[in-house]
Amino acid sequence: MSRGRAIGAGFLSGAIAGLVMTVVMLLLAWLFGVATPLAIFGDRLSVFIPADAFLSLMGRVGGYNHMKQLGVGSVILGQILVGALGGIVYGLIARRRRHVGFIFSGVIFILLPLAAVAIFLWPVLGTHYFGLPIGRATVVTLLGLTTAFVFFERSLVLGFRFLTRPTMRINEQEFSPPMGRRALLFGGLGILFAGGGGAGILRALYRLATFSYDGLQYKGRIVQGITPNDQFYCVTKNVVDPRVDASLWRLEVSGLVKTRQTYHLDRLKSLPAITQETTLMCISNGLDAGLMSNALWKGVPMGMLLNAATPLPGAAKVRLHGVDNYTDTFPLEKAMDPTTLVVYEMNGEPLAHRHGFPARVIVPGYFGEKHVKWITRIEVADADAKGFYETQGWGPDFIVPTRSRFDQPDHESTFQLELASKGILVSGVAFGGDRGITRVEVSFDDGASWEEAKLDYPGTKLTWALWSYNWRPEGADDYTLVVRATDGEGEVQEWDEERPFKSGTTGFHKITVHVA
Ligand SMILES: Nc1nc2c(c(=O)[nH]1)N[C@H]1C(S)=C(S)[C@@H](COP(=O)(O)O)O[C@H]1N2
Ligand SMILES: [Mo]
Repeated sequence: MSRGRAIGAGFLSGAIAGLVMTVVMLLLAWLFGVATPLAIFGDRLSVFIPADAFLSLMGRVGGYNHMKQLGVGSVILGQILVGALGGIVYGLIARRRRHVGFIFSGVIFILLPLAAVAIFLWPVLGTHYFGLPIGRATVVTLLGLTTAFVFFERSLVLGFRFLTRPTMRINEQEFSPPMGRRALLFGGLGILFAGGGGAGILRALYRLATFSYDGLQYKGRIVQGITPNDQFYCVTKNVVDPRVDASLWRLEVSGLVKTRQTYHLDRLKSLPAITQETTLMCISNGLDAGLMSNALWKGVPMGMLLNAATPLPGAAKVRLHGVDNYTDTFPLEKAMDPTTLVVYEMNGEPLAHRHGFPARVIVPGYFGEKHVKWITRIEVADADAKGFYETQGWGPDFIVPTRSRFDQPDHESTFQLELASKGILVSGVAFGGDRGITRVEVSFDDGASWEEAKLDYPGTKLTWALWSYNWRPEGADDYTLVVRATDGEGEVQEWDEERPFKSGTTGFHKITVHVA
């Protein structure tokens, strides 16, 4: 066999084998919730990208959703490409040796990649989209990888043999007809079945994907004291969110504890519960944005679960793990606070899948990231422990600074003076983390003078407040409206120039209103 022929046949069978392997991964993910490199490769890589680079990359590709699609797309392409390269290697080896046995190709195309991928993906192997606990999820992920690599190896070897099999013997000489037709047949069928099937599963997964709701905001005229569940803002790092099967799911309390604990959902629900209204806000929420919502949560204090496990000396933080390999930390002291909860109900209903079914963490006063969804492990850790976004470089401050927002009127809206003088309803929200809101003021002259707004929904220390003001502009003009809030500790909202954006924005929401 000529060198060129070995390379050509290797390339084609390798690419098809990469495609077959990708389809096997898609099937495993779709049918059994198995974590595959298609999703967790991106999880693993993203912690190496610093927060600023991450944001600028996100801006360049047109948002988080596009970045996720680009991520999965690149992994799929990468797998086919690496498959093709592997195929060339195989072709060159097969050309030299008369016989390449399974032991040989199995080591090169199953065991070696398995070892390499397992080592690289080690921190995220414990992912499972139907909610298996981390230990079992790790085994399942490794089994899934093995299955996918076996399909790769077999497709490659059999494909290569099919392409290069001698079909005629003339005078004891092997003679292979030109490869063209067979290659066309093999490539065509491969793309038809694997590509077509893969595209079908991709479409099904796309419908389940988070693109339709990731980044959903809650703001404007519709805002009420309690956010309806289906309008609650939503942020997720995932391309496809977990859909946890409650019978597979467990909550573990482990790490620096005397006695590890494991809870089934029923056991968790049988513990004495409390309900607590708490507002959540994303660290990346802009001053005018709606990545902020309020709900009534029901669950158990995290401190109760921790006490049952008895933290050991040296314990300083908790590191929380979601079934999606998301992690985050906060101080043990905060975890012990009676308002820090593990909740399973939201506004009287079981948590929706996208909000963390069957259980999530509520940690008042901290940014949304710390409210880990699909929680499966509370790890008691030392002071050095870090989470997903902390590793990326977010923070160091994760405590929500006081802020306020206009929900109406719209920025750049115009009113006729006659109508305006009867009163324009100006309203919005104000949020002071876990310090509550005691006062909201509005300025109609860009901060020169301030008027006291009415607190229509004062909320609690742990929630936002809804405020309003009946504004009667005196004349036709362009007005710059500003709002500022005072928290429960008497601190007036401020613009902290020193605070890095990685610890959340501070400042004032301003809108322009024209009275004609
Ligand atoms: N397991 C897990 N928990 C998570 C996230 C995630 O991607 N995975 N996203 C976090 C972020 S960035 C925010 S702002 C909140 C959003 O919670 P919500 O979607 O219920 O509003 O969840 C946090 N908890
Ligand atoms: Mo967030």
